[in-house]
Amino acid sequence: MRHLLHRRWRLHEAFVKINGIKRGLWRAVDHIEHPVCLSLMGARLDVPVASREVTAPPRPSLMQIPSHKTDHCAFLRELYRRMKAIRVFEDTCVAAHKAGEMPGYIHSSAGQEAVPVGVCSALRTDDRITSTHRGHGHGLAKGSDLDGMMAELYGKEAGLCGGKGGSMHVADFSVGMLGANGIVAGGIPIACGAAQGLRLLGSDAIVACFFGDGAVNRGPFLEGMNWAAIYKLPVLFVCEDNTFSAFTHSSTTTAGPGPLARAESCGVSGERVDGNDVLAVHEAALRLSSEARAGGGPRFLWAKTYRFSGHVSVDPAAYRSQADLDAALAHDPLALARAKLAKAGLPEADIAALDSEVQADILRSQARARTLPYPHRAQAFMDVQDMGAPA
Ligand SMILES: Cc1ncc(C[n+]2csc(CCOP(=O)(O)OP(=O)(O)O)c2C)c(N)n1
Ligand SMILES: [Mg+2]
Repeated sequence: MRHLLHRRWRLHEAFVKINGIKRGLWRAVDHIEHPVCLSLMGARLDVPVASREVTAPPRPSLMQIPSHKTDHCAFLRELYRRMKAIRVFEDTCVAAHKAGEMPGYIHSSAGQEAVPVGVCSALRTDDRITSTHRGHGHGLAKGSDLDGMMAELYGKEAGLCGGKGGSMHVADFSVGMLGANGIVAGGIPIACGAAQGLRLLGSDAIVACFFGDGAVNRGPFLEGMNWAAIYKLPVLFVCEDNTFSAFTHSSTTTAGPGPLARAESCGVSGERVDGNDVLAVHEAALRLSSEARAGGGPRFLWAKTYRFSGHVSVDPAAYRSQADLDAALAHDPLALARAKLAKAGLPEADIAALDSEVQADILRSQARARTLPYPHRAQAFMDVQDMGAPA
C-alpha cells in the first residue's frame, strides 16, 4: 500500500513539472507535430493539432550587427545605440505612466541595459529568450520593433500583442521573445520547455533565460536548473542581479555565496561578470552560449548590475541611500559604453548625433502611439482563451 502511494505521489510530481515545461514547449515549436510534444501537452494523438506559427519570416533585426572582429568601432556603436534606445524608452515610459497616459505598471530597467544588449548581441535571430516583469529592454535588445513595443505599452491595437499584453506581458515571437512574465521565476520553466522543444525539432538554436536576483529564491529556479542539467538543455540562464528584489536589498534575503554557486550545485557551470560592462557581458554570453549550442548543456551567467529607478515607476525607492545610488550612477553602463565608443574612435559629435537620433525616434514613436486606436471591444477575448469566447 505504501509502495503504491509513493508511486502515485511520484507520478503527481512529474505531472506538476511537465505542466510548467509544456508551456515553454508551446511557445518554442513552430509546428507541434512530434508525438512527444503532443503527449506532453496532453493532446489526443488521433486528433490533428492546429499548428501554431511562432517564427515570422526574417526581417531586419538588431541581431544584424557589424562584426566585433572586423569593425570594432561599428560594433560598439551598435551596442551603444541599443543601450541608449532602451534607456530613453524606459525614461519616456516612466514619465508617461506618471503623467497618467500609460496604463498598468511600468518596471524600468534603466541602469541594467548592458545585460540584455550584451547577451542578445551574442545570440542568433532564431534563438529564443524568456523575460521577466522588467522586460522592455529584453525585447528591444532582441530586435523587437520600437513602434510595436511603444504601442503595446500604450495598450493600442497596433502593439506587438494587439495592445492586450501591455508592459508586463509583452511577447514578440517574430524575434524569439517568448514573453515578459509577471510571476517571479516564471520564465525559467518556460525556457526549459522551449529548449526541450527546440531539441525535439532538431534545431541548434538556444534559449537565453533572463531572471532577477530575487528569482533564485523561488522553487522554479531549482527545478529549472535541475531539469536543464539532467536533459543537457541548450539554455543560457542569465541572472540579472540588479541588487534589489522589489523593495528589498537582496543581500538580506539570499543565503550563501550567490546565484552561480546554486547553479553549480546542480552541475550547471558559468561565469560571473560585471553587468555594467556591455563588452564583458557580450563576450561571456558568446562563450557560454557557444558551449550550450554545441551540446554542452545549460550554462549560467551571473551579471551584477544596479537598478537606477524604483521597483515600479511610482516607487520613490526611499529604502536606499543617496550615497548608494550615487556610487551606482558613477558606474552607469551607458556612460561606460559611451566612453568605450569614444576610445574606439567615434568622434564626440557623431556620438551626440546618435544620441539625438535615438531620442527623436522614441519621441516620434510615442507621438504616434498616442494617436493610435485601442483594440475594438469585439476583440477582447481574441487570443486570450480558446474556450468560452463569444463567437
Ligand atoms: C511568485 C511571485 N512572488 C512575488 C511577486 C511580487 N514581486 C514582483 S517583482 C518582485 C521582486 C523580483 O525581484 P527580482 O527577481 O530580483 O527582479 P527585479 O524586480 O529586481 O528585476 C516580487 C517579489 C511576484 N510577482 N511573483
Ligand atoms: Mg532584482
